[in-house]
Amino acid sequence: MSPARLSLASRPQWLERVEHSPSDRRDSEPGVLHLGLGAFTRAHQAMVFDRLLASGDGRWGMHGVGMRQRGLVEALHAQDGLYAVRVADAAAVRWVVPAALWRLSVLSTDREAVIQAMASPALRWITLTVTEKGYTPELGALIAQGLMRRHTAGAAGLTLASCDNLRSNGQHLRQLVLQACESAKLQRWVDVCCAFPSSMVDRIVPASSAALRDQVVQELGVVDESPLGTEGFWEWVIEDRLADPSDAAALSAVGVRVTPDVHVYEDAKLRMLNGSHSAMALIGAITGRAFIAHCIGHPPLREFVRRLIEREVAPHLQRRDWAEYQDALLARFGNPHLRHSVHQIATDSSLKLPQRWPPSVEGQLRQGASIEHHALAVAAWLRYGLAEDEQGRPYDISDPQAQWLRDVAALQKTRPAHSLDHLLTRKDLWGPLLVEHTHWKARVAYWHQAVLAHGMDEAVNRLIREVP
Ligand code: CS2
Repeated sequence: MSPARLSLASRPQWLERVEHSPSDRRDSEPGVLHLGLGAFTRAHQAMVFDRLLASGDGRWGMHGVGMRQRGLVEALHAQDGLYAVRVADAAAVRWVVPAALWRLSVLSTDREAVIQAMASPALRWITLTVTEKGYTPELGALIAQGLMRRHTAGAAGLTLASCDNLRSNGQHLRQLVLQACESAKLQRWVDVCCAFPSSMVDRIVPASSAALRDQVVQELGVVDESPLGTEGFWEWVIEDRLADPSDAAALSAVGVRVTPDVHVYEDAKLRMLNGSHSAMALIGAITGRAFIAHCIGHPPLREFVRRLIEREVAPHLQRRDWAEYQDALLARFGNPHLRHSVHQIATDSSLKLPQRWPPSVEGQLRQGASIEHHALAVAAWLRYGLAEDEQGRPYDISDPQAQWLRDVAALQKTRPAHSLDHLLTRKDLWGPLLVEHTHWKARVAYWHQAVLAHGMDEAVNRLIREVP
């Protein structure tokens, strides 16, 4: 007999094999609407809300909205919103089945239901993981429409929390929504009654895989179409700016840090974790290393990442425990349980890199300090644009600016200076200081030449040798 599908009905079959037994109480309307249902939110915010629900606070059931992914929403529908998460690192391996996803929609076909959900009196939060490229006027219009209906219905204001890897993500979202409000009256209500805290979310969550689906069958005895693997580590730091201030205590009780100083944590995470992730992803793609654990397992690359963080990123951070965060980070990157694809991380680099690298480079240049590691990382991006690794194996570049990058990269073999000039004069990518900075440009050119002449790994070796 083939195994049953993971669901509420099959609970008796899998319940004893998972660490945390989910509550199946769904006797109220969802209190959270999440836009951008993907792997990350299911292994992060949904697990936080699951803890709150498990503690008996029924206000945190989620309505998950996939922006496009009908397949995922259908799979989760068939499983009553349940899915297995394998939480694994050196400390422990365990399975959890979070049960916070109470309702599911796909925006492209259920738009009216999504707007209506924003007017529900039980709704208290809207959370978002729509990725860097999701902050469009259309998103603002969608939310403004929902808030209009909410306001007209006389319901209370909401907390709207962006959880994407963007600095000041709360302010960004607030601007977008206020600009989309059709009347000054609505604008005033949003301004006074709704809160847009910025937040930093952190947990490494690779995309689901066939290997993981097999593992669920073997270890839990049921079929799950969309299981996830993640690490034990997680952080959620959110600005103390909530529509219902008493939420701060509820969130803190389950491990969320609620603080006025969210930028300190955002900067550390974006520049240390995401910044070195991007560098490894591009170098990994070029050298044919498929996963982050392979990159960090190559000692010179590990040393490169350690030095990038310690020398060029950390001096400009205010997070006081950055050294502990760094140690944890190097261990997290090496987690053998996580098959975190370098190509997944290299996706949308044109939108990610401006958040991750220039602030550290600017900080270093202002102090007359070394920028060599970031210069090599930028050179790697240009080489990545050739869309084939050093063994000649082609790969896809998934980026809204893929064509531009490929065109610029194509010039690098015959006219490297020209190619670099196209790349480094883009003010929207690098900011006003870097596009004018001759020393910075010269150092990128130097490492670019080393990459082309000697290969990526040798360029990294040289950097470690040449930069004491
Ligand atoms: C990664 C992030 O794909 C990427 O760009 O850098 O998804 C990263 O894994 C998370 O931000 C970790 O919290």
